[in-house]
Amino acid sequence: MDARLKPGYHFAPVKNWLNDPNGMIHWRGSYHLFYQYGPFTPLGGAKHWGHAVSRDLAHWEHRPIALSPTPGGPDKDGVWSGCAINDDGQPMLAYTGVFPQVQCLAVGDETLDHWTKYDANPVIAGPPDGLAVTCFRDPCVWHEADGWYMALGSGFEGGLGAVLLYRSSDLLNWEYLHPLCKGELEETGRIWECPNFFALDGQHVLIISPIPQRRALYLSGVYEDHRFVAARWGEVDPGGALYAPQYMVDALGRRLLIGWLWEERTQEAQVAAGWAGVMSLPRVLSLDADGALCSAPAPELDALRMAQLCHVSMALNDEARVLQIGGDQIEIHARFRLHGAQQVGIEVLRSPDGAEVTRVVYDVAQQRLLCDRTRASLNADTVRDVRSEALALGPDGLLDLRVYVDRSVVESFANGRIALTSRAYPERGDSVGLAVFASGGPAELTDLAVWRMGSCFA
Ligand code: DQQ
Repeated sequence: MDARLKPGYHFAPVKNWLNDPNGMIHWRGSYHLFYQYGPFTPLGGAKHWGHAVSRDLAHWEHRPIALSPTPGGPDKDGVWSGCAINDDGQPMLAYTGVFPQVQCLAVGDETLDHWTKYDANPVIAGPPDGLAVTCFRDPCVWHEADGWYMALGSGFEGGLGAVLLYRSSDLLNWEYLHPLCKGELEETGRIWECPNFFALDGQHVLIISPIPQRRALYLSGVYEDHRFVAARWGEVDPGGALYAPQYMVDALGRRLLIGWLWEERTQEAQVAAGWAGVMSLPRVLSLDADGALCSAPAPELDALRMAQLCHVSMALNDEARVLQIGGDQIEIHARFRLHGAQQVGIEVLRSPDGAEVTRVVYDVAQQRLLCDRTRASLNADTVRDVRSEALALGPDGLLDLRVYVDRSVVESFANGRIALTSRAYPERGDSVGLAVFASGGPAELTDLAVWRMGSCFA
């Protein structure tokens, strides 16, 4: 296995394949993360549910596989995505069995290590009669005063994406109600995978992962009479790598989100590496007054900091400064005040001659944060583009930028509002340099702190 580009503080199994986070739950004081796992090949294969547990949301411990396909059962070809349920102290998992796509349940013990599939699976044996759908999967279950509700990712034959809503009094018998939400725009996709539906800051949020767009979207709006009417929508993290995120509520009432960061290199490279797919860092979600979804890194991540490599301030006058420090497993926290600069930012994973470099740039004219990977790797078989997200600075001109560099992950957060996560695969062993810059005018770097980060495995 080639671990050179394997992240060290982003969760991933030891080897082979990971995709969607599943069954996330804060249970008896610990955070549990289940995930789509291909234990035999870095190309995927039939999906199992891997399992990990964390006491502090920063360090993770691998647990045994939670769910495997049962030969001859409704999940014989794979245990696909789903959620965890706390049924009055009884842990349950709801998931999709394939093929065909049907909904199943499993009951757990206190440790969440051992799961027994419900004898009478599937609990929902297929889409409602007369409804021609293109997908029927990824249950998201919650409780309301009058019973249990389940949202299922779907899409109408020849039409657009949708989430179907079911109700049950006992989690076993489910009645189809109607679509919780129907897509209205081609841009929001034809098939909606992995719905997450929850209340947040006085509104409701629906997160979906649409095909063919293959980027996680959110819709925020009003939930009334068991129908969700979206007032706005946007992208969860437009960096190009994050898909199929899942949320959980913790004991503090926070909505925490983790997404799958897929690979942006060839299958041949994944096979050669022996692993594929990692989780994003956990983010704390909020909605601003306009209903825009905001993401900030969970403060618990500070526990991963090891040595502090620098803590300085400096004026930048239309110049770039290569720092004497660097690394490929670091956190950078930079506060810029713009005084006429047209661009400011940080260069990471930089070779001494600059031939390889990933640039995280704030562009004043565009009012956007960019992740520029056009020179991220000398390897032309990796994605090398520019991804960006809108970010208006306040009248104080302050940019508070946190960049988590972890081998092939560059995960950026700005002003407690936006997240931009991309993959970068430098070829050269010395592509570990760090530079800061301002161009088109002066800027002040009021605070620059860099830490070497430890492993997320205790
Ligand atoms: N991945 C799962 C599906 C889901 C898709 C299969 C999203 O349940 O729709 O691994 O990445």
